[in-house]
Amino acid sequence: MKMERDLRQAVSEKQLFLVYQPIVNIRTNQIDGLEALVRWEHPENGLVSPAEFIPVAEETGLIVEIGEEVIRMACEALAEFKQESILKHLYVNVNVSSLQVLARTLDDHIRQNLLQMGLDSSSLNIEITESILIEDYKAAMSFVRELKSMGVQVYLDDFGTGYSSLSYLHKFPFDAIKLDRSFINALGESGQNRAIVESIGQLAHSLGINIVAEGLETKEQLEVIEQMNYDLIQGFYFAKPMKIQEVKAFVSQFE
Ligand code: G
Ligand code: G
Ligand code: MN
Ligand code: NA
Repeated sequence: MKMERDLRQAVSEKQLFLVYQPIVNIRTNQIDGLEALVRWEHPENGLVSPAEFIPVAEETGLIVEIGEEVIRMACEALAEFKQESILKHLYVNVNVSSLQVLARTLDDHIRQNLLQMGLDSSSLNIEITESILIEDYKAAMSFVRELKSMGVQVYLDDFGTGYSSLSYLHKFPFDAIKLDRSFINALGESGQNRAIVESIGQLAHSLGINIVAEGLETKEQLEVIEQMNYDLIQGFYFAKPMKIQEVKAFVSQFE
């Protein structure tokens, strides 16, 4: 399969890179961190979305190497941010898919990279989705516990889209929940949608978990969320994902 061969080459020839989207603290209006999102610059086809190549990477097992490369690049960025006073407080969130958790080697890789690059483990957050909690509860639990024991925070991503069971929320020691952007998208449609978004925020807080609103695109959405005691917000309203030099300039100028 051509995609598989190309993807193998992508890893060995460093065609993968990360873009970073700011995560804004709603109370201080400052950028607390960045979500890292992988991109593939294919030599002939140009930019390929992870929505296209992550599934292929999973089918072929290449996801393990790609995931390791993503962690390495994120840690490299963190080491770079540490050099500048305006950036040194930033954390970076990295997405991890279920097959990466099932491979059971990622936690070791994360530990090694943090150690090698002299990083504080609290500067790296890992985002996992609900699907892994359902596919393999035990593997998910041991992964999350391992990360937590090294001081890495764990976020539950795309909340509300999967077969979410609320029982997972108190069983797993999540640090934050990211409410899926479809809920933010639907905010203007009805009072019921607002009630759901607000209740999920309250639920998170009652469990001692932070709540992030994702996919915020308009001033109207921001004004609604601002009344709801959310902690963090992310979306095109503030910024799209950017390459590292661009995001460094963006954070330096943000107020
Ligand atoms: O950035 P974009 O919206 O194109 O991302 C599409 C999907 O790919 C999202 O679900 C996102 O979580 C996922 N994704 C982006 N970067 C990574 C990554 O480094 N690893 C994994 N496993 N998924 C990623
Ligand atoms: O699944 P996950 O939440 O990791 O996916 C993040 C994806 O969401 C990224 O691909 C990013 O480009 C996209 N994204 C971030 N902010 C917005 C937004 O405001 N609107 C839309 N439509 N997509 C967004
Ligand atoms: Mn994510
Ligand atoms: Na998400």
